[in-house]
Amino acid sequence: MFDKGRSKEDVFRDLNVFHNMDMKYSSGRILGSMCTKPDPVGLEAYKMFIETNLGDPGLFKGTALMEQEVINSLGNLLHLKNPCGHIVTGGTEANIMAMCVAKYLYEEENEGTPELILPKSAHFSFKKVLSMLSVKPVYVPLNNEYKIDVTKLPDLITDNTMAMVGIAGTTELGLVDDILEISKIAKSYGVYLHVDAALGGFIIPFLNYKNNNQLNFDFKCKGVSSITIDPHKMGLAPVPSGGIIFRKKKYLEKLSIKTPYLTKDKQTTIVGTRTGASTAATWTLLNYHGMEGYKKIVEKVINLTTYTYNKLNKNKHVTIIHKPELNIISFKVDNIDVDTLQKQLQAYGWIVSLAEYPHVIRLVLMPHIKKEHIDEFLVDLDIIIQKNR
Ligand code: 0PR
Repeated sequence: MFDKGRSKEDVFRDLNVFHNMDMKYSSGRILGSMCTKPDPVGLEAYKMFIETNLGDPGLFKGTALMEQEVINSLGNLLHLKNPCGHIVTGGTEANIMAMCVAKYLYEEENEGTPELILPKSAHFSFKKVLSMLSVKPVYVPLNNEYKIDVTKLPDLITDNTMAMVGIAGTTELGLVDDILEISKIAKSYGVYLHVDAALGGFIIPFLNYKNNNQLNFDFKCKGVSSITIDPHKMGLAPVPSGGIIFRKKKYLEKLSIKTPYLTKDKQTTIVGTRTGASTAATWTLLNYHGMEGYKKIVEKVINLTTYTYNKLNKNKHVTIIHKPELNIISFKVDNIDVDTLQKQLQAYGWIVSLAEYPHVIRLVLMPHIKKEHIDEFLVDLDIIIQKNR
């Protein structure tokens, strides 16, 4: 920092330099991100509520009311009548909150080291959970579809089981675990089940809407205790907008901390000061798009995913790992090692990410990706394949 401030023009000249170094979603080149260009309508709402702080909700009564309405809407979207929860910074915080609740519930009746049953496909936020909460992981194997092998679950449950995690939209392959069957097991053994639908939460309900083919993943499954659902992924809200929904009020109450000198006497979030702008953006987008609007948004990305899948599938040098269930496609190319392919694609300006298990290229088709981007990508991929032959 300088002793004297600089002129605004001067500062903004530098800001522009930084800004120009950033990639933009609108370039269509970001093929490995679960975030996307925020919907301008949500952004308008975000800016309007930029000074709000839900850490002191008595000062921002309207915003606090909006958060309740958003939680109700998300709960209803997930087939829960009286939901409670919060709009948080993202899937990581949502998962940590759910696991805190599960641990506190466990500790009410148990003393041993708590165990968390989870698949290797779980997002790395659960690794943070393991270390922050001193929880022992118990990994449930995946079946040959890269989903939780449900038959293996019962044998893993012990007196020390604190919770189980199922995923509706895995980070790497975008696959949905058999939540209905997992939920039956959770219910019959009395185990807390958390579903990480950070990605799928804003996709599956809209695929299910007015569709006879229902994919079960939410509170309809009676053993599900909490769900992560992120507006800043397929909900198109600006970052940071995550969501955590609990089946019972008593679950959220486990996080309650007294806040004697604030306008409300308790908090049930991990963070204290937190923006209400994310809540305002999410409220706005839910109202503005409605079920039908989101269905159209989701159908567009799913159609583009299918288009890309069909094209890649026709390429005899490409091996697709799993038929996409949501908007993620993972593949590898014969004779090109995955890391090399990632670098070569990057040299053509394409930012793709890698999955760890299995080690493959992963494309996330978010709404900022258009058909023309995919067509250009496929041309470049072909050039790379030919060059490596
Ligand atoms: N749960 C699942 C299933 C996720 O895929 C993610 C993030 C999280 C939880 C954690 O969410 P937050 O990052 O909101 O805390 N999945 C993406 C990933 O790690 C996040 C991401 C987003 C990565 C944008 C890159 C990027 O450009 O791959």
